[in-house]
Amino acid sequence: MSRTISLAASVCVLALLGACATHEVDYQGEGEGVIGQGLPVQAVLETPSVGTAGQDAADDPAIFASATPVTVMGVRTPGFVAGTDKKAGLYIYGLDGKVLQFLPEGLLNNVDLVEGLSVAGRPQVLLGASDRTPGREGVSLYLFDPAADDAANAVRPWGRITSDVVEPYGFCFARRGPDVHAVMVGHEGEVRQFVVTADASGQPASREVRRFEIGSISEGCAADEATSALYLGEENVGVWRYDLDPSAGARRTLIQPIAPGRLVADAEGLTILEDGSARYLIGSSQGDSTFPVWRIDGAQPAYVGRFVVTDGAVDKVTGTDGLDALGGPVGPFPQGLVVVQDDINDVGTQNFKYIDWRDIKRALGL
Ligand SMILES: [Ca+2]
Ligand SMILES: [Ca+2]
Ligand SMILES: [Ca+2]
Repeated sequence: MSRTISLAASVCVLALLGACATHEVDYQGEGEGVIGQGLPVQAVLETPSVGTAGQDAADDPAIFASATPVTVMGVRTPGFVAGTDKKAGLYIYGLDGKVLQFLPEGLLNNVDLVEGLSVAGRPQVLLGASDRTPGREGVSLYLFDPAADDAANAVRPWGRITSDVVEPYGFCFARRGPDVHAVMVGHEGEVRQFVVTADASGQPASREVRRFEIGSISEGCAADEATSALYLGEENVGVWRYDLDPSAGARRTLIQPIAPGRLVADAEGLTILEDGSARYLIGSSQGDSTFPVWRIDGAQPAYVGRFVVTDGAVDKVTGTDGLDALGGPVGPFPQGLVVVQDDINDVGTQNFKYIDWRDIKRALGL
């Protein structure tokens, strides 16, 4: 398993990690999956390969954590990771990476979740996934009851949001005060923003509150309620910031154009991590397998560095599509967890890698 590491990186390996925070690594793996410049971290564990073999299948994760353990299919767990196999459906993984549940729901592409929606008087975790299954194009919705502890408790289908978009692609939830917003991004950059509610009988209801066009193929989506920002990735253009307020229409700012050493096409997944008073936007620079990070709690997003996921206890990460991050205690991850899709798993088909947020903070000197 030969690889080349630059002199700077070799010095870094010999020194204490903390002293290396300003030295980027020019890391190259063998064959496919060359990684560009970034500060090195390693994943601590990985999920099994997704069930669809030989295809681009694993796509996008979403993380849930609970202060008190929840029950999924009879297993008590401090949280879970939902991950799509875009050719087959939705996996629910434990925070140890093991499969807890699989929902054979078809062509689900991006997944996200939001807490606190009350359905029939019970607070639920709401999951949503962009659905490209012919005949049900839109957003498929799922519920999880965090307070139920019977052995059959699990993520369960709830209904769907239908739309006129031919190929639903990106997806994220957003909170705006008491309201839950769902933002769907079509393959050609068509954005549809909905407010999702539960009606008196406990069934889902949605109404479209905004629509606009990004301009070309787009996918990544992440919302920051505190700054009323909606970040959207246009794959060959860069990362846009829109206002989360539907009345803002299509007004936008390009916070990061495609640029060598920063963001290399395709610009893929976007996610936000809250760490105390700081909030970070993390992107996937798929073209050079790096992860740029911006601090976004100020007036303008401020770029703070890039990391790469190199070989360690599990294999390196390349070509990431979707990713998700959650700050604060996430089971065995005391300050937060970042989960990324890996395009080339060393053994088997594509999967998801788990990274301890503390390792990223240390690498970036945050
Ligand atoms: Ca996601
Ligand atoms: Ca890999
Ligand atoms: Ca592996």
